[in-house]
Amino acid sequence: MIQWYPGHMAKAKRILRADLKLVDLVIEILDARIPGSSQNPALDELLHTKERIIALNKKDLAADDLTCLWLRHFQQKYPSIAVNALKGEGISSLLALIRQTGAQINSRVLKKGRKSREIRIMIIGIPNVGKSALINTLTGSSMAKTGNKPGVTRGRQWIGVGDEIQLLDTPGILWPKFGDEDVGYKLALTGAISDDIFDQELAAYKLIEYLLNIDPDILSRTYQIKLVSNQPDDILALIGKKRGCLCSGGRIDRDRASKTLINEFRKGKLGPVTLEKPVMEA
Ligand SMILES: Nc1nc2c(ncn2[C@@H]2O[C@H](COP(=O)(O)OP(=O)(O)OP(=O)(O)O)[C@@H](O)[C@H]2O)c(=O)[nH]1
Ligand SMILES: [Mg+2]
Repeated sequence: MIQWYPGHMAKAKRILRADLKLVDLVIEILDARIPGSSQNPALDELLHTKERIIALNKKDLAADDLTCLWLRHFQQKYPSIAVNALKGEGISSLLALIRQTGAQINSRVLKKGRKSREIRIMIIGIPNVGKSALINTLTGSSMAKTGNKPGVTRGRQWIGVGDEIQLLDTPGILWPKFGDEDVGYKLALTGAISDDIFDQELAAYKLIEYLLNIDPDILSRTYQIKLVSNQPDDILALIGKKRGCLCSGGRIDRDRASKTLINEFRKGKLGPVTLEKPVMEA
């Protein structure tokens, strides 16, 4: 079980509560590979009735058919869209959604006899999900610092899109306890939790289990291996051998093999993979 709660996360939550009072709209970014596990269970209570748009980011790394299913699931409650913050896919549709919601908010403001104003939007989501990258793509700049590890954005920062939209970049937030141990592993595997906080070998076994459940071909195709056993430790050994992760004496270096598998999964070398399906309402 992955246990963790660094102090700065508690602080981030406190700040989030205060910042919510300043914004008209929240864009909740989820990881398209784990849309359920990347959604903060405390958010409904925190956001309450605040206008919300859901963006499933990293769609390039997720399976298209499952992204469609997830979108249908979220669209029952919120305007939702799949995006690739790096390549800009889905961004013009997201901007259209933002403007539409902004126009509704402003028409309410005008009715109250006040002047229409810029729309203030907070971007929230787990660490490393692509909040800052999305802001850069929306603004066509590189004002928000991004990086391929969790915890890159430490402070909050307002960034404008023209004179009609103000975006608030925020540090990623995780919650203190994962009720389901798979949620913790999925967050670790996709890069939301620092690599030095969890056991890479256990996480690699979990990843192998998930992949076997989705489609055993993913592993046999990527690593050109024959799956004679469905034991994750046997399969990790085959992967390690293929990738030359050996200790002196010829034993498999399981630590290196685990890191290799996890990194290749994160980079999309195993092809687009979504680790979970929505629970379909009847
Ligand atoms: N493949 C892919 N990578 C992405 C996408 N969006 C962001 N990334 C990468 O994901 C990593 C994290 O991006 P950031 O924008 O720094 O993430 P963040 O949510 O701001 O992270 P924190 O500030 O640490 O909370 C970077 O290496 C980005 O290049 C995407 O749509 N596809
Ligand atoms: Mg950031």
